[in-house]
This record gives sequence, structure tokens and C-alpha cells, in this order.
Amino acid sequence: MRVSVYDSLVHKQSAGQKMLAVLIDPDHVDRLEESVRRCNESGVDLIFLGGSLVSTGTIAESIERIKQLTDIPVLLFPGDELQIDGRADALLLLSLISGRNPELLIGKHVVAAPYIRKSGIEAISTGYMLIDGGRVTTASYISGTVPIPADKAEIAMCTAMAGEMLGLKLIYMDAGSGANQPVNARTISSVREAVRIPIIVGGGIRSTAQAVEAWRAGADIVVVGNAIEDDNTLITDLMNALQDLQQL
Ligand code: 1GP
Repeated sequence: MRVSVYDSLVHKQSAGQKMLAVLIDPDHVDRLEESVRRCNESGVDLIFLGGSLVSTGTIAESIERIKQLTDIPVLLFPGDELQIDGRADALLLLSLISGRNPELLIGKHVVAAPYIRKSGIEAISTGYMLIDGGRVTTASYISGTVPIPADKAEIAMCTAMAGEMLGLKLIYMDAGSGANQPVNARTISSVREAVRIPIIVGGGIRSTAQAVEAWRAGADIVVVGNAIEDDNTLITDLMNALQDLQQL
């Protein structure tokens, strides 16, 4: 029987294995081939696909290209319901629990639910938390929500706890694409102590040191997007750093 993407994540988490996800922007289809090849060579765990705004590319074309190049699971990280495509391996069904925009907490999910069911895609309910990263990001602007202040670890902790109690299966803490500062270690470790479900951390991570800090603080999956688009050799460096970390 095929193991679900979520079960494989939980399995790795319980074995103490940290993961790297590379975020591919559907607007940059031209650059994806080189990044995906590097993901293959270095053994990246997951590919995330999506964004707050897709203006020139398409999800369908991106999935098609990625699937031709790799067997790494592709998880949709959708900015809206238009980015759902059953050919991906799973969908991060995001509920923006850091915000108070009802459309992004439940409204859009109601509209998308029958379509998700029909597509047959594995939907993984995810508590999505925007954490202030020192600038207004596309995610906070488009969602019309205020991120959790970076120095209020207790708000992040209680929000994640509530998300887990509501039955969400993942927590994704995001400083937003291109954030000035990634989510800090104190916030990550407070959330880690409060929930058992896997934790994803992304936004503004540009170096192996920042990724290692996030893994050490308790992230199970670190996501890197922008920095890899600028220089995809970072994928290899991150995977080497991850292997070193696991051997400690
Ligand atoms: C954004 O977490 C992702 O939603 C990745 O952010 O592009 O800054 O790496 P970056």
C-alpha cells in the first residue's frame, strides 16, 4: 500500500530525521530545471510549489516539468484555491491561524473542499502562522493580516497549541518570502515544546547557519525559496549541513 506523504513525514519526525524542502516559484519555471536536478543530486526531501501570487507561470506547467525530472514528493503550498492541482503528491491545506481573516481561516476551504475531494489529492491540514520578519511581505499584504510579532513567542506558542487541539496536522511558521529576519530560535523552540505535530519553518532563510539554527531549535522541515533561486548550489550546502547535524 502506498504510504501517504503525511505518514512519511511523521515517520521521519519520529526517527529524529530533519528535512529540507525547496520552494519553487511557479513564476520562475525557466529556472526550475536546474534547481530540481540539484535537489535530486543532494537528496532533498520535499519540493514545495506555490506562492501568494502567481502572475506569469502556472501550477500545471510547473508540476508537469517537475514530475518529468524527479520522484521527490511535490507538495502544493497554495496562495489560493486556483493553485490546487491533483497531479501533485499532496496539498498543504493552509488555515491562516495567526490572522483573523475568516476567508483564510475557513472561507476559501469551503469553496475548495469539493474540488479537493474530486482531485483525489492528499490534503494535509496545516496551521499557517505568519511571524513578523522585519518587513511587509507579500503573504501579509495579500492576506490582509498582521503577523505575530517576532518577540512574542508566547503568542506563537498558544496559537500553535490551539491549532493542534483543533486537529491540524502540521504547523508552518513563515516569516514570509524574502523576510529580513527568519523566524527566531526562541519562537521555534517555544512552539516545539508546545506541540507534537511536525513543524515547518521558512521565510528569509539564506544560509546554512540559519537553517541549522531552525532545525536545532525544533523545526522538522526547513523551507528555502528565494536564496536557492539566487544560487542553487546552496541546496547542496544545506543538505551537507543537514547530514552533519544528523551525525552529531
Ligand atoms: C515563503 O517560507 C517560504 O513562504 C520561503 O521563503 O523565499 O524567503 O526562502 P523564502
